[in-house]
Amino acid sequence: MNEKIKTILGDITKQNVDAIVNAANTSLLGGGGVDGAIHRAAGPELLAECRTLNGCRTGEAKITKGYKLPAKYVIHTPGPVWHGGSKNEPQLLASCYRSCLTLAVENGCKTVDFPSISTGVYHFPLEKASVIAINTIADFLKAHPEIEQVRMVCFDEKTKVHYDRAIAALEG
Ligand code: AR6
Repeated sequence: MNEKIKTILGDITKQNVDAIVNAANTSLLGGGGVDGAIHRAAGPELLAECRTLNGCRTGEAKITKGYKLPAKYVIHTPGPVWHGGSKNEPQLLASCYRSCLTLAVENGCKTVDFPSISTGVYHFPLEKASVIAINTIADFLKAHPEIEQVRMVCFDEKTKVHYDRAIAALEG
């Protein structure tokens, strides 16, 4: 099961997979970080579709087409802002990963790439976020063998080290 979960170092906007995930905000109308990069690469039609969605709650997800991206779909999820850990942040982060994968299955996606949700501007500690992400993905895949591959697309080496460690802990 766990051979389906991988990490790569790279830019998620360049990945040719069924769906990429966007670490969005609740407006779904764009922002900085990976959200800005996805909107720039997809083109203005993505924002036009996002405007029809009426936003999204933290921990939930909504799907759009990928437009100019190589990926067929974008799954947008607002991660939790880190407030110290007592505001349900771990449960909300796990819910992001589950919600995205549920939408992926519903839309026939077999390959899904995630960015490191909430660990940028939202300041979720990477060590905690990586363990939550990998454990949640692994649990989901046990119940959904139709998903063939899930990758964490890490934008820097430090992020990749943490997700690799969380995957190794699963297997050990
Ligand atoms: N490909 C892959 N990962 C990337 C890319 C990229 N092209 N660009 C950045 N990252 P962040 P958050 C990494 O801040 O913490 C936005 O303004 C980045 O290095 O993008 O969930 C939204 O609109 C980090 O590891 O997302 C929200 O307001 C990870 O993506 C807010 O930021 C997430 O960093 C969401 O904050």
